[in-house]
Amino acid sequence: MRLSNFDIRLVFPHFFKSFVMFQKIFLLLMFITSCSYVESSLEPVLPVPNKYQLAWQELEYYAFIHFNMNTFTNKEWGYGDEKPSQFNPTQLDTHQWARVAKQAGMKGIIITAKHHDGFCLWPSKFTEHSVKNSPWKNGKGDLIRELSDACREYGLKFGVYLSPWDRNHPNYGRPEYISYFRNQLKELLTEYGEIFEVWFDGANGGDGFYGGANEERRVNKKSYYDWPTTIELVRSLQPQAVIFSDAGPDIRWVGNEKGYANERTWSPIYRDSIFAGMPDFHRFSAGQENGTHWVPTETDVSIRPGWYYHPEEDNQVKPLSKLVDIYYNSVGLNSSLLLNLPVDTRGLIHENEVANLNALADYLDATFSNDYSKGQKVNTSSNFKGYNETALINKDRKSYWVSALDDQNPKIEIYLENPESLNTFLIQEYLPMGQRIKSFYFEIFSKGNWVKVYEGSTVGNKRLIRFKTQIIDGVRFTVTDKKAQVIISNVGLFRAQDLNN
Ligand code: FUL
Repeated sequence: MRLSNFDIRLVFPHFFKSFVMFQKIFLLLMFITSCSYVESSLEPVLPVPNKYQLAWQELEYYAFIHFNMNTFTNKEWGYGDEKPSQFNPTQLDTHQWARVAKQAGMKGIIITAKHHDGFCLWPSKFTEHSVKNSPWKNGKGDLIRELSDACREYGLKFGVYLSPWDRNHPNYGRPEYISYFRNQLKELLTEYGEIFEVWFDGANGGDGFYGGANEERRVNKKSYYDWPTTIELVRSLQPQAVIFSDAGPDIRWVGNEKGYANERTWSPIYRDSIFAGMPDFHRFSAGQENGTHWVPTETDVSIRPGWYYHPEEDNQVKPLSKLVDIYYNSVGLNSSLLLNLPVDTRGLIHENEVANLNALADYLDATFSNDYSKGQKVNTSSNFKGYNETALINKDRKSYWVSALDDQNPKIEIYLENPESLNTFLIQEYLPMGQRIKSFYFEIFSKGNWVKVYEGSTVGNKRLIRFKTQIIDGVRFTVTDKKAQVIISNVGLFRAQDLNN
C-alpha cells in the first residue's frame, strides 16, 4: 500500500462511520443550543430610559422655588402690569436656600426664572422687565447667577422654570414672541453653567397686560410654540438637561398638584400624541403600559397652600406627617418629588419651612439608614442563568436578580434571623431593562403564618409599601402579572417611626 493512497475510511470503516455520526450529532446540538440561547437571552422591554433620564431617576427629591414678582404683590398669578420697582427683597440669600435644600436631603433646585407675569430674575438683554430695573442691589443683581453659584457650592443640581406664557410681553400670542422666548432660554442655558432640568409650564394663554393692550389672548397650545424647535435648542445647548412639560419629552406631570402619584404609574406613554397644556391631560397621568416612550412622572407640590409666599399662610406649612405621606406617595410610587418652597419677601426660606424640612430629613434618614434585610436570608422562586438573589440586597443599583423564563409568579422572600418590629418594604426594578411588573401582592410572615397585607400594580424606579408596625419573621413579594421576566435591583426592609396623622 502506497502511502499516498492511504485512506482512513478503508482502514477503519466502523470508526469512520461513528465519527461522522458523532460529528452530525455535535453540529445538531450546537444548532439547538444556539437557538435556545437566542430565545433565552435577556432583552430589554422597550421603551427604556436614556442615560440622562437614568441619572435623573436617581435624584428622587429636589426643590422647586417660587420666588419672583408675585412674592411682593402677594399673588399667585401676576397680570403682567407690575413695576420692576416692586421687586425688593431686603435680605436675599441664595446660600441660605442652598443650605436648607442640602440639609433637607434634596438633590437640586429649580427656580422660577420667569413666571406668567413676565418678570425676569436675571438681567435679560431682551426686556426691561427684569431685576436690572429693580431696587434690589440697585439693579446690579442677577439672581440666577447667585443661585446657580450657590447650588454648585453646595453640590446641588440647578434647573430653570421659564414660563411660556408671558402676560407682560406686547408680542405674546404673535410669532415674534417665540423668538423672544427662545432668546431668553438661550441666555439661561448658556450663561449659568450646567442645567439639570428645564421646566415648561402647561398653563398659558388668557387675559393679561401684554404691553398695555390689556386683553385676552388665546393661543393654539399645540402649534403656537413650535415645541420641536425649542426642544432641539435645549438639546443643542444642554444635552444632559431633562425637559419637563405635561407632554415630556423627558419627564411628565403627575397630573395633580397635591403630591400624589397614581398607585399604577407606568413610565412609558404614547408621547407623540400629547402636547403641553392639553385639556384632557389627566388621561396620561398614570402612563400607559404599552406606551412608546420613556417619560416618567414628576410630582410637584408646594409645602404651603400657595406656590408663592403669602404671610397669611405662615401657619399652614405642611406638617411632618403630611410630608412623609407625600414622600411615600411620590418617590414611593415610581415618581420623583419636586417640593416647592415659597421664598418670602425677605428673600429667605421661612423658619417654619426649615423646621419641617429638617424634620422630614431626620425622619427619612432614621428610617432608611437601617436596612433590616442586610445580611438576612433571601430566597427567590427561580433564578435566570447567573442572576441570583445576592444582587437584591447588595445595595448596588447596577446589579440585579432575574426570574426564570418559565416562572409565572416570581417571588422574593426575606427571612429574618431574629424577629423585628417593622413596617416598610422597598423594591426597585432595574430600569435599563424596562418597566416590567404589572401586578403583585405582598405578605408578611409572622408566628408561622403568611398574611397578605397589600396588593398593588406597578413598581418601576421605587415602590415603598407601608404596613402596620408589627413583629415579623419575614416578608414575601409575589408578582402576579408581568410583561416579561422580572428584573429587580434592590429590596429593603425598614422601620419608620409611627406618626399620628
Ligand atoms: C402651574 C402654574 O400656573 C402655577 O403658578 C405654578 O407655577 C405651578 C408649578 O404650575 O401650572
